[in-house]
Amino acid sequence: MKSAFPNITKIQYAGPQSREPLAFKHYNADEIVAGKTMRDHLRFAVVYWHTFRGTGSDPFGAGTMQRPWDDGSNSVSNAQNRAHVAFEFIEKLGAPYYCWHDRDVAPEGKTLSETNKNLDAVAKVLKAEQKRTGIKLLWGTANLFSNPRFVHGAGTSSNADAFAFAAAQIKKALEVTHELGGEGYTFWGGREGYMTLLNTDMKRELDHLAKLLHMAVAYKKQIGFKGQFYIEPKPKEPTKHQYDSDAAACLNFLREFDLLPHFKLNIETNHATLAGHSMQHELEVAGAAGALGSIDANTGDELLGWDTDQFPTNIYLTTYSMLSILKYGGLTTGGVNFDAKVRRESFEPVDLFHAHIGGMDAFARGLKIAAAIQQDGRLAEFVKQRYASWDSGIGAKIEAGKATLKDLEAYMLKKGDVTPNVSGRQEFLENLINEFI
Ligand code: XUL
Ligand code: CO
Repeated sequence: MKSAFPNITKIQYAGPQSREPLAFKHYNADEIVAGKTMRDHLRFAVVYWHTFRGTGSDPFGAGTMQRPWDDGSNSVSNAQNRAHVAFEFIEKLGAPYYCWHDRDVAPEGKTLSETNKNLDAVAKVLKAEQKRTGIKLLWGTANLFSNPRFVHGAGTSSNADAFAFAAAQIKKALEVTHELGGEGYTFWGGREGYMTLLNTDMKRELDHLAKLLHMAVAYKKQIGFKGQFYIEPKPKEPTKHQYDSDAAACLNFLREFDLLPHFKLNIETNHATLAGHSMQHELEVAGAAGALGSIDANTGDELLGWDTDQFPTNIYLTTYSMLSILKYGGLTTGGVNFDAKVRRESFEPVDLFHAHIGGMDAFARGLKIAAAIQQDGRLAEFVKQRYASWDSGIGAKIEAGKATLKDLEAYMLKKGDVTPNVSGRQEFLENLINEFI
């Protein structure tokens, strides 16, 4: 096989003082931070869709990406060749995982059976490359949004045939994920939402979506797939309203339909922004419910209101993300998956390396800073002290469920008023964070 990146050798850790663009300044895979290697904390994954299928097209213009290895055809052999290129890239980068949608890796055929055969033919190459390199599949997923048959959605389509097609696609994608030893499987609700409520039976659509996910849970069991299922929240785009709008909405949906034991959340930064939340907010909502599974690590542009899927380079963002992730015990089945694309103007292959190196370094710094803040202990201690009134006396009684309204009235009648609160000290805490940045 001809090398796709002949001038690039394996990316090495060179340390913070290095000025070499194709080297890590902070991500040192074997370095131990808070008891684990950086590799095991961060579990970086490269996405197939943006990195190997992204063309750079936008609503105003055609693709710009220079991808000399790609013959531009929709053939299986081009897809197989692309798989070799993908693994050359991931291996040189030193990321331990990758993720795909079924349609990123292999082309659709004229019939479902031909499409399934195409996927098998490319999966064979993926499997061989995984074996050759040791790179693993973090999660697979099915693209249930690009094809016009999903114009009204997939699991929530008004057309039962579209639902059936989606089910067939999920079945196959689960089988291939299982065959490739995938550690998880993600459901992002593509077009599961509405453009107008005038034509929408919301109750029926949500019920159908839950049925589809229950079928997936049953099939997972049937084939012995042990990977973790994830739901990925996103509030809008492509629809006006997506049912999986944010972490809280996803958790509520999963609880309402008895799906929560089978799912965790895959939280994406840019989706949090679109929902009007911070990434840390979404991680805390998921973490508090015991459902923090994995992250799609990207960022939006604060001045643009859409899903720009940029690589994360903001150290505050990665620090706050890692603070929450460490707090909830770290990523176990999931990872830091770069659902991010290079800008349309960054069209050379080398830009893919700059982008991923930058994202990995930003998260490595976030991890080191968050671990230092944790080790320092002042932040956690402040929060603990802030709630000290709950550790004994009336607070402990309320928490234990042993207080009634009557008890509390009697308590307050005797005491007279609230003991003055102490300051929230936000500015002090912001300064404390800055000591470590
Ligand atoms: C779309 C998005 C998807 C999911 C996987 O905004 O984030 O790429 O991550 O379907
Ligand atoms: Co995503």
